[in-house]
Amino acid sequence: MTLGELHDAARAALDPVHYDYVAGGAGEERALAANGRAFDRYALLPRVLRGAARRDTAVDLPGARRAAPVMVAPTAFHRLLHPDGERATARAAAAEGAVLVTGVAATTAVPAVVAAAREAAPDPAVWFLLYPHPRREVTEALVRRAEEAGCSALVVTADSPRFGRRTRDLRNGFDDLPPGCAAENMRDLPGAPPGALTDIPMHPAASWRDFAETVGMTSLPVWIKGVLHPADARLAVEHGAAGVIVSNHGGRQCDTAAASVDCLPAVVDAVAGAVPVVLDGGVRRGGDVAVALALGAAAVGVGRPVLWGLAAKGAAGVREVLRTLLDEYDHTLALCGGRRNADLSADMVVRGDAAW
Ligand code: HOC
Repeated sequence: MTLGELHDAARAALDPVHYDYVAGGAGEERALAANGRAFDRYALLPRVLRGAARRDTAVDLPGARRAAPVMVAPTAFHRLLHPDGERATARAAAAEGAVLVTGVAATTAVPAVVAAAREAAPDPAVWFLLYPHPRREVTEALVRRAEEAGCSALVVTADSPRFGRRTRDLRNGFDDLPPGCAAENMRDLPGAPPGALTDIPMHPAASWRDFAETVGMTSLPVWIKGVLHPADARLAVEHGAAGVIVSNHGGRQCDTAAASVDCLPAVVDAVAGAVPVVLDGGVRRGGDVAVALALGAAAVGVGRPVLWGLAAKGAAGVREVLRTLLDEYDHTLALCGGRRNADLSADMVVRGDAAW
């Protein structure tokens, strides 16, 4: 199935309220729409006759060795989509050599997620996503849970001082997770009831000091996610980030945020090679992966398409999504005369008002 067909199958299978939670964005969904439209304005200038018979697309990142250039971006509550939930996503990601970012919003506890990934590959890369929390001891407990489970990196979400104002969820009255579905990694932590979305504490006063404090809690690499402004990318490096994820949270937080890919070149310039940059938002084709890597991303994250694959077919659907994107990317790399990701460069990308 194509990614579009998997999306249709997921929509047909899901409770419409849960479908809306995943598909929707903040406000009038301008940032959500911008992510998809932005990629339509980029096109490649393939190089020719460079000898691209054998290709190696693996990437080395802090927390992942020889990983696929497409990772499973952090997304919430996989058991809303399929009874196998994060276990299925983990098995599929590991089987494809892709990083899986699980975390505080997972409906499966992190030890079980890592165990499922290890069923599919001996040394999978499972990362753990944190939101800044007003209580240091909660962050510390989550960091220990991730470390003890065998996660190889942490990711701190920086773009959510408040939960996004999601019009579809407000209209649908979606707040409580259904019975049997809870933020399992938050269980038993002080002040963190795992059941209702609006009860999940955000930390509106979070600052760079909180980020640096989290970096200081662990020897794992700590990525930062949700950076769009180049000045924040520089601050992230100064405060110990091991990598920067350029993301507008799938258009689910600030409705007027710029499209992630439009922010990528300035962030890549700002970090000046000090740390790797990953792009998430709007990647739907292998050609989008190629554009992002040519603009300086080390890898890309994919969110909603993975969830549509999960809802449609469980682990098999997630593998289908990853396989499709990785095959399309490999194909595009060959057609651009590339043998490795670094053979794609910014001079091979043109940006116009309407490339297509
Ligand atoms: C502690 C916060 O990022 C979304 C998710 C929500 C995560 C909630 C957990 O819906 O965009």
